[in-house]
Amino acid sequence: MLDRNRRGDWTCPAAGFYPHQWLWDSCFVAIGLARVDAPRAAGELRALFRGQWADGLLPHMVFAEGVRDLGSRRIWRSTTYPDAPRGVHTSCITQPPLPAIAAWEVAQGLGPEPRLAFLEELFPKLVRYHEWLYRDRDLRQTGLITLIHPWECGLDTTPPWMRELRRMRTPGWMRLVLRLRLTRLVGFLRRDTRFAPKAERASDADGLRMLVLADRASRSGFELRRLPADDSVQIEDIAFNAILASANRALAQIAGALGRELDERLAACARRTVDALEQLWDDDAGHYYSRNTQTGELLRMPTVSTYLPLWSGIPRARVERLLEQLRRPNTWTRFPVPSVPTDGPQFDDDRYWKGPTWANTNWLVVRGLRDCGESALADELCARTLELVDRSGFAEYFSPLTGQGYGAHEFSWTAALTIDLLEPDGGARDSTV
Ligand code: 2M8
Repeated sequence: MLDRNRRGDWTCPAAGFYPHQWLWDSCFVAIGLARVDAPRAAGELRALFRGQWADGLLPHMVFAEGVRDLGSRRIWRSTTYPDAPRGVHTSCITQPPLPAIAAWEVAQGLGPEPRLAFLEELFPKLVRYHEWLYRDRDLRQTGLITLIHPWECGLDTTPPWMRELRRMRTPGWMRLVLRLRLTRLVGFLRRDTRFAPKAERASDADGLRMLVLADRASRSGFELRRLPADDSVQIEDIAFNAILASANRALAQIAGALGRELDERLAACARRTVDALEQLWDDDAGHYYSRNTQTGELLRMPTVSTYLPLWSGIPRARVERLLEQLRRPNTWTRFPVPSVPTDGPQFDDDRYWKGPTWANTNWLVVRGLRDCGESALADELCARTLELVDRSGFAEYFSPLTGQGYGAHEFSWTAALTIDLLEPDGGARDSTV
């Protein structure tokens, strides 16, 4: 299946449905491929970096040549920016910072010589990406990165982000479209509903708001420092920042393998991130939440993101509280971990990021559990994830209640992470990362 989704050096998430290269998809694909074909996995990451901008930004999408799809390339028009690469079209925002993690994983699969050459090649690019994050997206130097669009967090329609988007000023034309239910018009603009039933996808309202937000951000060149305070959405996303904390550790390991040290400024930023995760902790609820950067308000809606700091080196007391939450029946379902707890008002077992269980977030939780020494629970989650795939194939996402597969049905990261989870140390080649 991964061969069918292969497009030269890189792998698309799902043929037709998602025809381009996505940042975190390619990282998950590389992590799985590293177990069986490390040179190909290395190529997957190299291909991702062909989209890197001169200022260090690693965009969340690199567009495939010759694929006709209405709209998406036009939202970005990357080639109008001096820092964007020539000869390839990209988006102008990023996605969860998994590349350093994936590079370290891929390196483990390569022989000693190609390993060092690969790490030498990627290290400066990874450093530039992390530096960009701290320079352009942590303007107050808090250690927490601010995202400017839900597409950056990867859990696109996750309830806390959608609630913030609903607070935005809505243009008149959009109110009209929604009031008159001009869904045929919206359907024409959408690509996903050609491949999966509407009930499994983002609602038209959420989809339109995301487009409006992208259009508004484009007027400020997608630069956080230029965004108008009252017409933007700025969030310190917990999933993104938790992954960044693990990625910073992977980056330090890569530096160590090359006999180098991280630049002291970057090392200081990395230390701040781990400490700053504490500010996103709500002790009453026992959850980590994302935070509105402008108002400082925690977005108190539990999602699977709350478990990602398990892999970020958080204090043991926090781990204990998270384990309590994880074992509750609204979360430890027949097929955990649902993207939204099953008793939440937003829960919908087949709709995209509003309830289904996803292989990539499960993989991240498995990694976190192993890092915390919780191997029994990690094994259990690993086994249930594999059971999902066994029953329903390499679906994009699954019902946490019945295990039925939804969305795309030949989805690359589900297949790739299955390869990793099938290994005896399932989901943790090197639990020290
Ligand atoms: C979904 O997001 C893209 C936009 O980036 C989309 O809806 O078209 C998300 O699930 C995201 O996490 C994922 O990387 C992407 C491709 O699989 O699809």
